[in-house]
Amino acid sequence: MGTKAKVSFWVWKFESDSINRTYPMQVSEEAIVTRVQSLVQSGLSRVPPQYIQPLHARPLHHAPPGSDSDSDSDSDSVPVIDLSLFDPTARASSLDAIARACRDWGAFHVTNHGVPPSLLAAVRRAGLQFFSDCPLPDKLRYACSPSAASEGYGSKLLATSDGDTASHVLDWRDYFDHHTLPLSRRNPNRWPDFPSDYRDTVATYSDEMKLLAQKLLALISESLGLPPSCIEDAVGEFYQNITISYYPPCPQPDLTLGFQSHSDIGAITLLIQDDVGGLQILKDRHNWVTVHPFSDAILVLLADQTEIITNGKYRSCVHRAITNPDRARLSVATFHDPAKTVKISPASELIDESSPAKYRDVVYGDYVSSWYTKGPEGKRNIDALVLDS
Ligand SMILES: O=C(O)CCC(=O)C(=O)O
Repeated sequence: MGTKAKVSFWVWKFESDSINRTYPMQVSEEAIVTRVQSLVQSGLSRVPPQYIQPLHARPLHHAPPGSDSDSDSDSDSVPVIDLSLFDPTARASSLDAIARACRDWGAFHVTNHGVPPSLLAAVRRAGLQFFSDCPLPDKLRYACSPSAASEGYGSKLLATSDGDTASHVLDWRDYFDHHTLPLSRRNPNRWPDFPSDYRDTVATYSDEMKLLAQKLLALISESLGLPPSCIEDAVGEFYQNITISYYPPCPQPDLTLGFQSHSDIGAITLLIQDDVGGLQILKDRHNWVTVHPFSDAILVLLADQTEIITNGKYRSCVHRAITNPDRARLSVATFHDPAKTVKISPASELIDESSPAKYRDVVYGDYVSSWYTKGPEGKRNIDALVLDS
């Protein structure tokens, strides 16, 4: 992508002050991106200006997420769908519950999903051990390159002078992105070897998430009266990435976001978090609702391609992560996307004279490029495909 020199221009100071001084070592140019964790370890009490959100994007912190006084009423809680209820007797009402959740939230928790709780715990534990116990120079062995969506250990980049990336404010977040499916993209040698079960755990988790994503897309299709395979057929072979996000404690949570407001670009995201809390979903376009940690449940987030395929009957979910002054937080998001060459369009079964197509067809690779050049801000990328009615 040819941005390395420019990237180091924008991120100069803290790397040279904190990482290089603390860890005199040869780091590749790819590694010259400030890791938020290293900033925090350097003991700062105020966040650097490039992490300060514009006023309109700042979270309103009434209380730390997860504390007793952080009160969202139950009526404002993400719906919970018990997948064991999809037996023949309760199937119709369960599909109704999925339809309501997809229409009203674009998100829901699933319980009794068939993924062993021990595997959920293992992937959280492996991620946490990598971020919290592995020294920075070891983590930097896995540094991802500054190009879009590359695999490895990273943090967000600032915009470059020629607009290669569109971010003007940094997230308070470090991450490890794994390319997991199709199998031709999966190379566990590029993943951490600490703790010792890390690679096996992520690989097993990837396989389980794929099965669950297939099951969920089938139910979501059926909830619209479509054949069970409709959405999966439209998406084609899953391109799956697993991103473990690590949000260090932040000295000024009112000014920052762990992850800016966005909807996911692919088809469906499956997310688990730890007990700290900080994920928020935008409800009814203006109301940020905290998604309280729900042990052993998996959060389902509809993404933009599902909104297009369902012709807007179901909307993708806008979400963000806020930061916490006292505790680091970890989440694991598993994204299921089309191949870049796949053309996505509204399902023909959902289009007729009274319900015309609401979105232009788009080649997924073009959608991804637009996301990375314009930036994810809210729903701006999918809104650009909406046809005039
Ligand atoms: O950490 C979270 O809860 C949100 C992560 C997220 O939005 C993402 O990875 O797309």
